[in-house]
Amino acid sequence: MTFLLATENIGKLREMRELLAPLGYELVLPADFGLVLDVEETGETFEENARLKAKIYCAAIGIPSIADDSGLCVDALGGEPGVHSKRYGGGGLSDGELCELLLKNVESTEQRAAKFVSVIVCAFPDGGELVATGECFGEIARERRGDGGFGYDPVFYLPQLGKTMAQLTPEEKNSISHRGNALREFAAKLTEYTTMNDERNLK
Ligand code: ITT
Repeated sequence: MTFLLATENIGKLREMRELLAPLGYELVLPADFGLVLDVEETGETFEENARLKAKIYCAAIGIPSIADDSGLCVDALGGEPGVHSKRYGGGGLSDGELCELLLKNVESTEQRAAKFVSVIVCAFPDGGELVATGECFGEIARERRGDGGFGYDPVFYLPQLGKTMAQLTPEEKNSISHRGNALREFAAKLTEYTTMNDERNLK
């Protein structure tokens, strides 16, 4: 079976590939079809937005399409930026600027708890779907540290490791991250789904 990785975010793409490639399915990208879709993320939840992206790509290309919607939820900011993580500050900010804006917005509080959330939706051409969710808990650091990963990784501090997410190797990040957790749940559901389909086709 071939799956489309329905994302325009290079960082996400790398992580999705690393975790899904070992499953042995063929993975293709929107660019392989010359497709650039600017999906308007109008949903109020990660799941709604992931479903929106997966369905639009699936309809455009006609093969099962896997989308991730994700973000950083900060307790002191009432869960923001959440589904607005990419567009925090009005949109158009670089990853470095997004990190600085976040640090500024929590500089006066000692409440540093935060979590990353990822929801993966795979939309199938027959209208079926699989949904998986992953979280990763940590704290907002006092300053940016590390240059791995992407997005808010330099300001997401993991007290149990004494490092920010951006100071981890790609393998270390995948082993504990929200996206890693969601993709592991997704992989288990996909195996079950494809086994059930194979059995149905044999009958
Ligand atoms: P696609 O919709 O094309 O997949 P996007 O970057 O627009 O790419 P989202 O709308 O899901 O994706 O925005 C998620 C944002 O949340 C992302 O741009 C980062 O700023 C942040 N984010 C998500 N996962 C992250 C991670 O693993 N590390 C750091 N920041 C992350």
